[in-house]
Amino acid sequence: MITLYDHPLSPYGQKVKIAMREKGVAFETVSPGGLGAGGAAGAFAEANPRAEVPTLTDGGVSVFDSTVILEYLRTPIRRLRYCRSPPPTAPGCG
Ligand SMILES: N[C@@H](CCC(=O)N[C@@H](CS)C(=O)NCC(=O)O)C(=O)O
Repeated sequence: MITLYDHPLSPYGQKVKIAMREKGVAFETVSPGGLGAGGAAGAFAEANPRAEVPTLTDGGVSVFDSTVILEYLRTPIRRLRYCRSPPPTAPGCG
Protein backbone atom coordinates (compact mmCIF):
# COMPACT_ATOMS: atom_id res chain seq x y z
CA MET A 1 0.00 0.00 0.00
CA ILE A 2 1.24 3.46 -0.88
CA THR A 3 1.31 5.98 1.96
CA LEU A 4 1.10 9.66 1.09
CA TYR A 5 2.22 12.05 3.79
CA ASP A 6 0.06 15.05 3.12
CA HIS A 7 -1.75 18.04 4.54
CA PRO A 8 -5.32 18.90 3.44
CA LEU A 9 -4.26 22.49 2.60
CA SER A 10 -1.18 21.58 0.55
CA PRO A 11 -1.61 22.39 -3.16
CA TYR A 12 1.34 20.10 -3.90
CA GLY A 13 -0.46 17.30 -2.10
CA GLN A 14 -3.63 18.03 -4.06
CA LYS A 15 -1.68 17.72 -7.30
CA VAL A 16 -0.41 14.25 -6.33
CA LYS A 17 -3.79 13.03 -5.02
CA ILE A 18 -5.53 14.09 -8.23
CA ALA A 19 -2.96 12.16 -10.29
CA MET A 20 -3.25 9.02 -8.16
CA ARG A 21 -7.05 9.09 -8.25
CA GLU A 22 -7.01 9.54 -12.01
CA LYS A 23 -4.64 6.57 -12.32
CA GLY A 24 -6.68 4.44 -9.91
CA VAL A 25 -3.72 3.98 -7.56
CA ALA A 26 -4.75 2.89 -4.06
CA PHE A 27 -3.19 4.91 -1.25
CA GLU A 28 -3.65 6.01 2.31
CA THR A 29 -2.93 9.50 3.58
CA VAL A 30 -1.13 10.42 6.78
CA SER A 31 -0.99 13.97 8.10
CA PRO A 32 2.38 14.22 9.87
CA GLY A 33 2.68 16.05 13.15
CA GLY A 34 5.11 18.95 13.56
CA LEU A 35 4.83 19.98 9.92
CA GLY A 36 6.24 23.46 9.30
CA ALA A 37 7.20 23.83 12.95
CA GLY A 38 10.49 21.96 12.96
CA GLY A 39 8.92 19.09 14.85
CA ALA A 40 8.71 16.41 12.17
CA ALA A 41 9.90 13.04 13.42
CA GLY A 42 9.55 9.31 12.94
CA ALA A 43 8.80 7.60 9.65
CA PHE A 44 7.89 10.87 7.91
CA ALA A 45 11.21 12.55 8.75
CA GLU A 46 13.06 9.37 7.74
CA ALA A 47 11.25 9.30 4.40
CA ASN A 48 11.94 12.96 3.63
CA PRO A 49 14.84 14.82 5.27
CA ARG A 50 13.24 18.07 4.03
CA ALA A 51 10.17 17.22 6.13
CA GLU A 52 7.79 18.51 3.46
CA VAL A 53 4.52 17.17 2.15
CA PRO A 54 3.74 15.51 -0.12
CA THR A 55 6.01 12.56 0.54
CA LEU A 56 5.18 9.13 -0.81
CA THR A 57 6.33 5.79 0.53
CA ASP A 58 5.83 2.58 -1.41
CA GLY A 59 7.25 -0.45 0.30
CA GLY A 60 10.87 0.46 0.97
CA VAL A 61 10.87 3.34 -1.51
CA SER A 62 10.50 6.98 -0.46
CA VAL A 63 9.85 9.75 -2.95
CA PHE A 64 9.37 13.45 -2.30
CA ASP A 65 8.69 16.63 -4.28
CA SER A 66 5.34 16.54 -6.06
CA THR A 67 6.83 16.63 -9.55
CA VAL A 68 9.22 13.78 -8.76
CA ILE A 69 6.32 11.80 -7.28
CA LEU A 70 4.37 12.21 -10.51
CA GLU A 71 7.40 10.92 -12.42
CA TYR A 72 7.68 7.96 -10.03
CA LEU A 73 4.03 7.05 -10.59
CA ARG A 74 4.67 6.59 -14.30
CA THR A 75 8.13 4.97 -14.25
CA PRO A 76 8.84 1.42 -15.35
CA ILE A 77 10.14 0.75 -11.83
CA ARG A 78 6.78 1.69 -10.39
CA ARG A 79 4.99 -0.51 -12.92
CA LEU A 80 7.33 -3.41 -12.16
CA ARG A 81 6.55 -3.18 -8.46
CA TYR A 82 2.83 -2.89 -9.16
CA CYS A 83 2.84 -5.75 -11.65
CA ARG A 84 5.09 -8.13 -9.71
CA SER A 85 2.21 -10.14 -8.29
CA PRO A 86 -0.39 -11.80 -10.54
CA PRO A 87 -2.30 -11.08 -12.62
CA PRO A 88 0.31 -9.68 -15.03
CA THR A 89 -2.54 -8.54 -17.25
CA ALA A 90 -3.63 -5.90 -14.72
CA PRO A 91 -4.15 -2.39 -16.15
CA GLY A 92 -0.83 -0.74 -16.89
CA CYS A 93 1.13 -4.02 -16.76
CA GLY A 94 1.96 -4.47 -20.39
N1 LIG B 1 8.63 21.56 -4.18
C1 LIG B 1 7.82 20.85 -3.21
C2 LIG B 1 7.18 21.86 -2.27
C3 LIG B 1 6.50 21.16 -1.09
C4 LIG B 1 6.12 22.15 -0.01
O1 LIG B 1 6.54 23.31 -0.01
N2 LIG B 1 5.29 21.66 0.94
C5 LIG B 1 4.91 22.48 2.07
C6 LIG B 1 3.40 22.40 2.28
S1 LIG B 1 2.48 23.06 0.91
C7 LIG B 1 5.56 21.93 3.33
O2 LIG B 1 5.58 20.73 3.54
N3 LIG B 1 6.08 22.80 4.20
C8 LIG B 1 6.64 22.37 5.45
C9 LIG B 1 7.89 23.13 5.79
O3 LIG B 1 8.38 23.90 4.96
O4 LIG B 1 8.40 22.92 6.91
C10 LIG B 1 6.80 19.99 -3.94
O5 LIG B 1 6.49 20.27 -5.12
O6 LIG B 1 6.33 18.98 -3.37
